[in-house]
Amino acid sequence: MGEEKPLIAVLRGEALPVPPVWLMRQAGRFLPEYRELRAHAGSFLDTCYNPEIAARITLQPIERFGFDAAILFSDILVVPDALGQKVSFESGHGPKLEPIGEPKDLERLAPVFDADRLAPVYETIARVKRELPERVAFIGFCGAPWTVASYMIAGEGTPDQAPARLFAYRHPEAFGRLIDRLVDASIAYLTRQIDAGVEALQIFDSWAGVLPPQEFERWVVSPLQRIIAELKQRRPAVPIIAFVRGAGPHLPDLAQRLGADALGLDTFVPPQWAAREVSGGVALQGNLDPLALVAGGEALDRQTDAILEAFAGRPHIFNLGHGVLPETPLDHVARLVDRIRNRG
Ligand code: 1CP
Repeated sequence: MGEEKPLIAVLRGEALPVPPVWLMRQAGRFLPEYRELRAHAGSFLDTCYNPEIAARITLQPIERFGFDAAILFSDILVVPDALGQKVSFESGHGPKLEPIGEPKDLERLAPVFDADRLAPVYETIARVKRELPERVAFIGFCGAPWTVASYMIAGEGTPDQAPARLFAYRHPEAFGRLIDRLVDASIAYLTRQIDAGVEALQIFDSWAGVLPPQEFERWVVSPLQRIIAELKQRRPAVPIIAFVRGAGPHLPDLAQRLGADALGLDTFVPPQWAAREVSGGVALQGNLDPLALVAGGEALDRQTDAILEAFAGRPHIFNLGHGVLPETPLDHVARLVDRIRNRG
């Protein structure tokens, strides 16, 4: 039996002298080898549902940079697709879904999520698993119910998810039913990902930060608690990272109440504050500004060092505060990984 993978050790609560590192959105557009494969692979969703190609894309950033974790190449919007909502991705414009404008539009969705509809994703996982280097951990993921619902309602990306916030104020009961369906779907989907071979999970609540406190409690905290509690019942050995973007002052409370093994920190959380205020029982992941990685040089080194120092001595996974930007120079990423691993 080999040594435990660094990412898994940290998620179990160990503090390592050199933190494991991976980047959100590492399997994607900033890599020339990704753009090359995509150019021949049809639409974005076709790519997500092509196990051979999706597995190769998942492994690309590992081969190039030697990260400590691979994240499944897929998207959070495969769940609405599996629920029968029409989803497409237009290049350069992000996702397009048939919007849900009023409660009766929810009747267009499948009454229950059929996890078998995402069979190609599990096949991708099985393929990656066979090829992954021994010390690299494999992360599966889904979007959190609030974030996925916000795209289902608006039908596209928006600056502040106003359509979903309005829908939830006007039709709280119908919105609650959509959230419940997404809670059930997330549990079923993540369980299948685990059974196919992922070793850790990340749940992306990218739009949590637009909600005022009572809405945050109802649409972010409670659904995440339900998903995590059920997965801990079903598959207790698999650690869970919750990336609740914009959670800010809620983080100490989330550390106590979500049941997650780690919290992802976005770019705007002060590392010193988080290290002090978030209880030591959960690992912290983050939180370099993706733009500092674009800039490189002094700005990148300084911020990297400040993050490493703030989290020294506690369980920490080095990551960005949000996804890697398409214009990120490859040599800046190599420089970052080198600095994390070879400091001092
Ligand atoms: O090639 C292309 O043109 C498509 C670009 C792309 C890629 C590479 C999209 C469309 N999704 C992805 C992959 C993806 N998405 C991964 C793969 C694994 C990885 O490397 O991390 C993951 C984890 C996601 C998750 C995701 N999709 C989130 C949560 C994380 C985040 O960035 O906040 C969200 C919000 C989405 C929706 C989505 N999918 C794609 C785009 C451009 C967007 C954002 C839409 C918007 O709000 O503008």
